[in-house]
This record gives sequence, C-alpha cells and structure tokens, in this order.
Amino acid sequence: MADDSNPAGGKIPGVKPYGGPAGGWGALKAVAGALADQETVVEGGKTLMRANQPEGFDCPGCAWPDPKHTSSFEFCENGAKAVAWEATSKRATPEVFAAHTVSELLTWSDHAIEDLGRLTHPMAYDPASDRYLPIAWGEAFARTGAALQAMDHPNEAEFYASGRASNEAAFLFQLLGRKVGTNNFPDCSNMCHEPTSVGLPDSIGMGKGSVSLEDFDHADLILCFGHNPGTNHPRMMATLREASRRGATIMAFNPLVERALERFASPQDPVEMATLSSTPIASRYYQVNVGGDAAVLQGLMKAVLAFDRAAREAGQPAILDDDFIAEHTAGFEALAAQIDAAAWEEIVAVGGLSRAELEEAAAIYARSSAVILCYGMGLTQHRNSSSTVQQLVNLLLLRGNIGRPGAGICPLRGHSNVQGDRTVGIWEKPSAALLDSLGQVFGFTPPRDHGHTVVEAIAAMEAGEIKVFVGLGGNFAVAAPDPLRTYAAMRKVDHAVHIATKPNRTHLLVGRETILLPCLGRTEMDVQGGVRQSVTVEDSMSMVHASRGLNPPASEQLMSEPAIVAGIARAALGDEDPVDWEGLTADYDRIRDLIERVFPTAFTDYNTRVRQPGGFRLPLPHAERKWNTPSGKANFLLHPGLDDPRKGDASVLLLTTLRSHDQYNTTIYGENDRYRGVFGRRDVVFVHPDDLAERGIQEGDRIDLAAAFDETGARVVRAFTAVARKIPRGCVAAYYPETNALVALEDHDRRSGTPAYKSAPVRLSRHET
Ligand SMILES: Nc1nc2c(c(=O)[nH]1)N[C@H]1C(S)=C(S)[C@@H](COP(=O)(O)OP(=O)(O)OC[C@H]3O[C@@H](n4cnc5c(=O)[nH]c(N)nc54)[C@H](O)[C@@H]3O)O[C@H]1N2
Ligand SMILES: Nc1nc2c(c(=O)[nH]1)N[C@H]1C(S)=C(S)[C@@H](COP(=O)(O)OP(=O)(O)OC[C@H]3O[C@@H](n4cnc5c(=O)[nH]c(N)nc54)[C@H](O)[C@@H]3O)O[C@H]1N2
Ligand SMILES: [Mo]
Repeated sequence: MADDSNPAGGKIPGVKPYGGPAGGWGALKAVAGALADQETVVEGGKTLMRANQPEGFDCPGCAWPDPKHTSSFEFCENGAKAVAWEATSKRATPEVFAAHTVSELLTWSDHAIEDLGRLTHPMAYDPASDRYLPIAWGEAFARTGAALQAMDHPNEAEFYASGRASNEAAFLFQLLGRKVGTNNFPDCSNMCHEPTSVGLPDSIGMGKGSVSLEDFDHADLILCFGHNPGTNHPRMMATLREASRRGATIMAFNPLVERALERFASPQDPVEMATLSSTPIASRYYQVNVGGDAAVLQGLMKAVLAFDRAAREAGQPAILDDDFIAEHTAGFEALAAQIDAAAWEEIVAVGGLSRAELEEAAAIYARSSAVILCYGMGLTQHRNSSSTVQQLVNLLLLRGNIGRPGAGICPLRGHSNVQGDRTVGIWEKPSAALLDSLGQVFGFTPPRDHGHTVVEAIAAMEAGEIKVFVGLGGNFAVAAPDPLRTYAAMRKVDHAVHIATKPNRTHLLVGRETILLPCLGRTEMDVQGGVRQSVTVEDSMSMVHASRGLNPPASEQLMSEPAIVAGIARAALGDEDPVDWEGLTADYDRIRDLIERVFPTAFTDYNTRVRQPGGFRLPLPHAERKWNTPSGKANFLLHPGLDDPRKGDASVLLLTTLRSHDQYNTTIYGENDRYRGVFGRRDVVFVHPDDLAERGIQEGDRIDLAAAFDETGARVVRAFTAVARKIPRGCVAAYYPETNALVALEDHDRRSGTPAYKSAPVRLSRHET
C-alpha cells in the first residue's frame, strides 16, 4: 500500500506531509475553528447537537443515513462546517450590497462572495448603478410572474434545482414548472449521480441503491470505487471503521491515496483520541488510472470467470452463483463472451492495475460471501459512466450480491436531499406514470416533451432560446463545466431569479433583470400560521424522515422555500389557478397529502409514517430481488468499449477535478486540504514525478494547464504550482471549481449528460510570465 503521499513535503509553501490518520483531534480542532470563524450565532454547539435528531434538523452536509435516526449526534466535521456556514452571524444586507458594485464583487474569490453572509432582503439588480438594491417581496414575485407570462413558449424557461431543497419545496417547484408548461428541470443530479439514475434502471429496475445501513454490519467485503468519505461523507467513516474492526475487508480503487481510506481515528472513541491511535480502513488500495474503472471491472470479472472455470474443472464448488444467475438474471452468456474477448493487455493499459493486482482483488471477491460496492464521483463523471455503473452491477450479479443481507450496490449521493428531489418529480425526463398522476390529481395536462439537462440548458441559453431562469438553490454557472461559455450563456437570460441563502458568483452573472430571493436554511425555524413546520428529506438509502430547524431566521424578511415557490406560482399562474398555493404553504401536511396522492404507493400514510422516529423507507423492489425491468430480470449489460479521451496522444494527461477537505461543492470554506497536506492555497496540481521530469518541470514550478483538444486555445488555467504525488502516470488532479475551465461542455457521459469532470484531457507546460 502506498503510504508516502507527499514525497516533496516541505519544499513548497503551504504543502507539507500529513502524517496522521483522518478524523482525530485535527477534525475536532477544525470544528471549533469553523464555528469561531463564522461567529456562529445561537450557541453553535447546541445547534450542532440537534443535527440528525428526531426533533432536530437533517444535516445539510451529505446524504449518508443515520443509524436509526435516534442515536446521539454523530460527530462530523463536514456537517459542523455546513451548519456553521449557514448559522453564521455575517449578513449580506442591502447596505453591504450598496457598498460594492456587481463588477467589483465579480473580482472577489468564491469564498469571499459567500462569506458576505446570509442574504437578508429580496434584492434586484439595478443596471444603472451596477448594484443590487432591495425590492419588496410582492414586487419580486410580480416581476418574475410577468416574465414567465411574457414568454412565447413555456420551454423558454429553465427551472434549476440544487439538492438541498426539501421534498415539499421540490414538489411545489416541479408543479410550478409543469403548470407553466415545461419539463425543463436541469438539476444538480445532472452533474452528479445521473449515471446512477440512468444506468441502474436498465440493470436492476431502479435508479437507487439497494443496501441499507444494517447491511454494512453483515458484509464481509466492501469495495470503494472513486469516493473520498473522510472528506465528503465523514459519517460513513464510523460505518467503515466498525466494519474494519469486525474483520470485514475493505478495498479501495482510487488514483489518489486518500488518507481516510487508509486509516481513521474516530473523534467519538475516547481510546483512539487519548492514545492517538487509529483504525486501518482499506486493507487493499488499488491506484486505478483516472477513467480506468471500466477496464478494471472487466479485469475483475475476467479473473472471476477464470477462477470459476478452474474450480469447476477441479471438481470444486463453482464461484458463480448459478442458481441466482438462472433464476434472476438475463444476458450472462453475452457478458461472458464480451469479457472473454477482452484482452488483458488493454485492460491493464487502460485500467492501470497489473493483472496480478486484478487477480488478487478478484480472488478476495470470489472468497467473500456478502459484498457491498460503494461508489462516488470518481466513477460517475466520465464519458461512459452510465455503462460503467452497469459494470459494477455485473460484478455483483456474478455472485448474487444484490438483494440479500450484507450485499448490494451503494451509490453515495451528494446533496442531502438530491435523491428525494428526484423522487418527488424534479426530473427533466418524467415517466408517463408521473405525468398521468399529476394530471389527475391537479386536473391539468402536464407537458409531455422531455426537458433539458444542465448541459442542454446551457446550450439553449447560449443559443438565446431561454428567457427565464429560476434557481432553487445552488450555484449553477460555477458548478457547470466550461465557464467561458456557461457564464456568457447565463448573462443572455432576460430574467433570472435565484432562491438562495447566500450570494454566489452565479448571482453576479446578471442579465437584463436578476432577482435574489432570500430563504430560510435547514437550521432555521420555519413557522407558518403560527405553527412550527417540518419538512422531509430522503437519504442515500431511501429513508424518508422529518427535519425541523431550531434557530431564529437570519432575517425577519426571509421566507421558506415552499412559500417562495408558491409566491412565484401565484404570480405566474394568476388568481384563477385552482391550486391553493397559499393554503399549502400555511401547513406543509397539506403538501405531503398531495405528494401521497400523486405517489400513493411510495408515500402511503406519509404524514403518519414520517412522524415515527426514524421515518420510513421507500419501497425498493430490487432490494428484495424483484426486478422492475421489461424482462423482469436483472440484466447483465455490455460495455460499449473502453474510451480513450487522449485520442491516442500520449503527451495528453487526464485531469480529474476534486473537492478539497475545506469546501462544499462551490462553497469554499477555507483553503486547507488537510489530509492531502495542502494548506492556505488551492492553486496546485498533483502530478506523477516522472510526468514532471519528462517535461523538464521541477516540483514547485509554476505550470499552465490547457484543454487538449480545444481549437480556441482559450481554455487554459495559468500559474498553478506543480506538486509531485503518487498518482498513476498520465493522470493529474486539481481542485474544482478552479479548473472547470478545462472541462468542455461537449465532454459528458453519452447517455446521462453528466459532464466528464473527472477525465478532462489536458496538456501541461511551464508557466511563462
Ligand atoms: N465536505 C464535503 N462533503 C460533500 C461535498 C463537498 O463538496 N464537501 N459534496 C457533496 C456532493 S454534491 C457529492 S456528489 C459528494 C461527492 O463525494 P465524492 O464522490 O467523494 O467526490 P470527489 O471529491 O469529487 O471525488 C471522489 C474521489 O474520486 C477519486 N477519483 C478521481 N478520479 C477517479 C477515477 O477516474 N476513478 C476512481 N476510481 N476514482 C477517481 C478522487 O481521487 C476522490 O478521492 O460529496 C457530498 N459531500
Ligand atoms: N469540476 C467539477 N465540477 C463539478 C463537480 C466536480 O466534481 N468537479 N461536482 C458536481 C456535483 S457532484 C454537483 S452536485 C454540483 C453542485 O452544484 P450546486 O448544487 O448548484 O452547487 P452548490 O455549490 O452546492 O450550491 C451552493 C449554493 O447553494 C445555496 N444554498 C445553500 N444552502 C441553501 C438552501 O438551504 N436553500 C437554498 N435555496 N439555497 C442554498 C447558496 O447560495 C450556495 O452559494 O457541482 C458539480 N460540478
Ligand atoms: Mo453531487
């Protein structure tokens, strides 16, 4: 296992080796720092203790589930930072906006813009003064309503959603969009786990994971492909740590050696904290090539098939689960033929793992009786990701590792309610069943044409086809690829309205008319008609539960997301619209009753069941081996062929763009990436020492990265610092969103449209001043 993750430590300012485990005292210190830095109001610590409690709020940090939702708060640095960032005492008041033009704010860093603090008033952009000025709520709604009514066609609107919105807000949002007459719902999923939503249904009948948290107690092997839980799902570390202590094997497939996948000290374990000890996590660490996972999966399956044949010939028990394959699956013969035909040479070259390594991992898989396969963005953000997700399933199906205790597939969702938003209808490609049901319950004819994904929305905006953009949270333009085109496209929209907690760069890419509507965050009390309301969210494992904020709102002017969506709806649809938007906002039980009517099977007795401690689990047929596919079976699916984003040019490197430990997507809390040994800066590129030497570049030198196949020559990021790392040859890594300029809009998963943020072909050269 590679351990020395920072060979050059000490020589470069802000880059030094990180020797400790993930977690531990460093994590506790970081929490204290985050709370102090944000001058967190209302007893920051007390707020934290109410996260993920039955009577508290759902942590906005990630979508990892809670053990039964009743245990004591699980310590999590990521969650603490998210809470501190939202519960800050800093305010972006009208006075603050009066002091800075939008042109000036655009020169600020992403960190500085959001660090202005919480939005306090509805604000409208004033082109004459180049400033945001306060506006009354009624006027804001009226202008947005008028803009939506003035369109020539409903498809001239985009309704973007980020994944923090509650089920209630998201349900009203999709109803608003469809009543306006469009399915243009680009959402953050389109940049995230869309290959899961597109790939899994063909394989196993549903675009969601199959495991529950309890399954981790029964697995004897856990495979981790392309995710970094120490930073992005810290509460998962408690689960992995337990599994490791219990003796389960954990294998990581990742081009970078991530510290938390090596060893972890639980801040909740008094012994580990007192003795500075830690628990080893992955016992096998495989440094796959960037974009090499499909090849690795082929290699693993090739070895498993070979072991199976050898076992049968030797008269030993088969490795494949023959009964499962016969009863529950289709397509095995074709898959076996494809795998047989795949050449080891290509598998090794593309995947970056030797045949011996692949056989070793496959042998462990073949010996294990219950296997869970977890994966994240390292797997989903490539050109063939929907198919690669299906290869993950193939590997599991070979030994019946889906739909029984301790086994299954576990996509790690990002935003805390990104899965729920999709469940309640935020989807640009809605099923006919959803539209039929909506039409029946609400007595209207929903649009049937499919709408835009994020990438398609940007293209339409660029082409001048979009007049209105409504953003329910998020930072659309900064999260998207190719700022050169995306920022310009954003400015072409006539009327943009952003529902947000804090200002960000997308809000500054103003068009003719741009409005900011400040909303309550998760941590805040939402009182409607004198009654404290709860909202509901769905975690990564399909558990739906209630969330209720406790802090006083950041400003008296704030409205809840459901109330804002209802306000826009009333203004856009007019008084004659029969939906009782005002009544729904006054009591969220009524919104849930409507969700239940539209989705009677999934949300039976919604209001009753969500009041039970821990909430309830949505039906997951595939977890019970009921396959909702046309064949009624789980399908082995073929891979269309390994990809070569370098187009045969060996001088091209593949760039993967990552999150640091101190950011939440486009929200940059600070400039440290503790576990990777980077402090006070983000302008670094991790490169293999030999790739540097080959180009005559020394570690610590300034370098430029240029998009490899860009005819304009404009897609360059300049003056980054080269840091040598143990990363496979030909692969480089740098932070998102600073390097999004290198990701071309056209480079996305062919089937789901998810941008290939994790395999951008680039060239690296010395920076010339
Ligand atoms: N603190 C914090 N928590 C978060 C977020 C955050 O930004 N900050 N974001 C949230 C969101 S929206 C999401 S989607 C999740 C994201 O969580 P993750 O999926 O963990 O996201 P990333 O950090 O982008 O990258 C994951 C890992 O993939 C590896 N990787 C890169 N390229 C490849 C590859 O080609 N193959 C393989 N096998 N691995 C590769 C990287 O080295 C990295 O360790 O986290 C959520 N939680
Ligand atoms: N290069 C590269 N690009 C990527 C990725 C990558 O790995 N590499 N990852 C992609 C992924 S996985 C994702 S999910 C997207 C993320 O894309 P988004 O979800 O659009 O981005 P966020 O950074 O999460 O959004 C931050 C903003 O959300 C607003 N906000 C925060 N809390 C709330 C709230 O409670 N309500 C409302 N209304 N607004 C709120 C604040 O204004 C804040 O500025 O980025 C994608 N982009
Ligand atoms: Mo995400």
